[in-house]
Amino acid sequence: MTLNGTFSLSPCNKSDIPGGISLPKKMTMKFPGDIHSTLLRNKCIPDPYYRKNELEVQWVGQTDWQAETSFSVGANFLKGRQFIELEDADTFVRVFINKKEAGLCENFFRKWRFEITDLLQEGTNTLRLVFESAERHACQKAETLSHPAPCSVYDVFSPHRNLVRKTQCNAGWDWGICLMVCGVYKPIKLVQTATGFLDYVQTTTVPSPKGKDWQVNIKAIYTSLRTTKTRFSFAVSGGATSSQTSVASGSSVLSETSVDVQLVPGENIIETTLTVKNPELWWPAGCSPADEKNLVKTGEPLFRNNTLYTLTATAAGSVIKQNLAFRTLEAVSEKDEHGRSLYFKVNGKPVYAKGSNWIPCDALPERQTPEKYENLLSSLVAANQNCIRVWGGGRYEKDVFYDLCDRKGILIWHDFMFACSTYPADAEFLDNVRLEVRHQVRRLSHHPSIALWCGNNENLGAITWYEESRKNRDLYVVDYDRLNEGTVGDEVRKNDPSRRWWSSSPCSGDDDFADNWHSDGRGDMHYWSVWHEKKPFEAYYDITPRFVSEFGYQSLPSLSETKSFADEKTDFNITSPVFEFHQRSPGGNSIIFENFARYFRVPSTFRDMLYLSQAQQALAIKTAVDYWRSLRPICMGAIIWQLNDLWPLASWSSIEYSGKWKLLHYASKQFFAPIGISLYKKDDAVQCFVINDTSLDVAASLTISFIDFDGITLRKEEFANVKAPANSSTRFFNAATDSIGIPADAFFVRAELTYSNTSTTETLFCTQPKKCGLKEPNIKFSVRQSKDGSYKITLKAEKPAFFVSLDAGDIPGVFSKNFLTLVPGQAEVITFRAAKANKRLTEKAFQKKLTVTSLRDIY
Ligand code: BMA
Repeated sequence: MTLNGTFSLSPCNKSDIPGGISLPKKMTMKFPGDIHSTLLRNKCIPDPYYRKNELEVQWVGQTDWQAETSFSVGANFLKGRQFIELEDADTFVRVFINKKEAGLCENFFRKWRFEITDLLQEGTNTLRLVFESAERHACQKAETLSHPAPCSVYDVFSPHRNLVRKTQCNAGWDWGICLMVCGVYKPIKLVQTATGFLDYVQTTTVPSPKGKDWQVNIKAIYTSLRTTKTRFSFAVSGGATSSQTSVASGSSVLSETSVDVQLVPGENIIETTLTVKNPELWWPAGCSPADEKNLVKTGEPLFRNNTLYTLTATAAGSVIKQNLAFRTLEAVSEKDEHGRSLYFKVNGKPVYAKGSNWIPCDALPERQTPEKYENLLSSLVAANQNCIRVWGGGRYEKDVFYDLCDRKGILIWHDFMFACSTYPADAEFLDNVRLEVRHQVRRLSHHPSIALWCGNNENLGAITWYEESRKNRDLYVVDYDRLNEGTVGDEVRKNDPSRRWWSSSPCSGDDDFADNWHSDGRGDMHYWSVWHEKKPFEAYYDITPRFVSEFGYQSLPSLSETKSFADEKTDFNITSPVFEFHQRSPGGNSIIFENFARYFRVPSTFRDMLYLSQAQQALAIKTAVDYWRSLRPICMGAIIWQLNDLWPLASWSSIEYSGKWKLLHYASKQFFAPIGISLYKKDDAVQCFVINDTSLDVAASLTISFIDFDGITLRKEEFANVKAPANSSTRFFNAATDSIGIPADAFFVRAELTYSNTSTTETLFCTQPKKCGLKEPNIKFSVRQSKDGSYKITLKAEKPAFFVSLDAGDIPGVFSKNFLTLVPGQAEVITFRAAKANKRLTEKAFQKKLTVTSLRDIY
């Protein structure tokens, strides 16, 4: 039975409540739920995301809270043995049944099961949960350490976050609010059983050497309470491609088997296999043969969902239903003439990983809703991305996340939850982590979308960040290795030998401790020279990486986003205290401004600064990706830091906290397109490549025009028979800038690739835009509402218009295209789809909200 009734909530010690805060006598909450959201609902705390309210709510995480409820059980339920189970228990949760302690949860990432057979009674019972302040536990732990464990801290932070097993970024980050949340975010269960628990079912799928059949290797893990003979049954069904995110019911059984097992008390491993005839294969987004064929034929990506099967396992009344899919997936890393490669290969196809880093999708757990996951992950795929990195400072995600990645074909680079820090290596800590990793690997390994397990985020480098660890490196290297290889790696190798274990991000490969922030030839790289080292965008050309798992450039939030956290009358200035409070990267706004001055004419209004910062961010990341994609197959991965925000602020994200796409996310749709152009100026030469990530050869034509700022074409190069082989990057044009014979500030380059009646274009400035004599474009646009409720916007410009941005204000929705160049004589028709149907949003109302801005407009 699930205990999701109403609980009464109160602080354990009234003295923890700061003066001036009054709590209602009776306050109730529900589980799953978190205490900050409950206090907000009860108006006991202000909105922590607004202005500087974050500082007003730190006391909540420093307070112990208690939640109590009563529930009733009948005599039947008291047969056999009874247990209480908690998952997503955040973090130190002491459990009392009828005033007696049943157990203490002390790791957010573990599953907890406490026996309560002797505590329960027929009729009414009480459950009391005490949430002990994780911050206090961390400080107490710090007192016990044999040597300090330094970790990264940010403007607003909770100390010693690395000493407790909790979402690390709850303690604040360089894009994250500090909210030491607590609660239980999954249903609390009471379980009655006489036999035991079917805890996990792990599967791997292997193609049979001959023919189209596949073998499913099944490993069930059953915790038995006694010696008994039990039948285990396994069945594969389905092959539904519906939009349902998870297990389809009622579909036909394709294969099944059962085994009778003599169980012994404790953990039992049951292994068996099944064969499935000619199943549909699982593919990363856009990579299936049908998708690629359609794309090459029509130019339109299909983004079809993958076919998922269902594996149903039953034993002694316990049932597990979970996704099953058929694919081979390797994370290949081999020594080669360039160093050491790193790339994903799916069903034998080398896949260029195009994606983003994922952080928890909201700082308030109750707002981490299935809709938010769906919006963010479908936005990722819609921007032609096929990969996501679950970053080590967040959490092992909710089931809905993995189900969506399975369905949408999003490859997951999965860190373990350790980031930017040293960590203790005492027995108590390591034992706690060992059970955490074992649980998470067994819980998740059946998901086809998980491509690689990675030990941590930047902890190898972190040993060089702190005085203590620099002064005593050996000690901290031993700690690092005991945790990372000795515990995490050990559990991964034991529980999921089918997947590559990558010891840290970034790293150059096994037993190689190079500084992969700067060395590029081996493994994965975090390239931060353009942001954290303030180098110009051209510094992206200084490296020849193999796989960039992190790189990023910030933008300021859009106007509608800024209105959600700042007061228009007092805070609408880049250096206002509130606006600076919503910037957590040291000197972040200055770095943005520095490049304003480096590349552009500096805008004078707050609104124009917001626009230019988003255009600049898109340009920065585009500069990197266009070049690294042209380096295929040497470079086979570009994972942008970061996809999303968990509260509203200036950050590296491509999607704002509200879900609004920034210009960067629209640009991603273009620069990550499976068939596209990479046009850039490097080493004083204009170079143009045709990129083809599909497994089909593409026949196309390419035109490269040199156009002045009145829109007059000064020179044109035509390539009628462009052959872009499958999975390739091919250069078709390479001309020294000074051989073009036109001053760099007097023209721009426009490349157009045409294939299958569709075309794509790219634009390039050959010097800083600020030096170019841009003309007033006088953009005109009209809006028509279509029958399906979408809005068709037709744009025309009299002169070339650059970095054209369409903004619908606070209307949630997506444009079919944005961040584009308009040239005279070529109208652009763009569709806007509102996220929600809204009768009051008439054509006129939408036109009123719509703004169109281009670079020249902010002069
Ligand atoms: C890397 C990430 C994050 C951080 C980002 C931006 O270090 O791993 O920790 O937020 O850079 O600074």
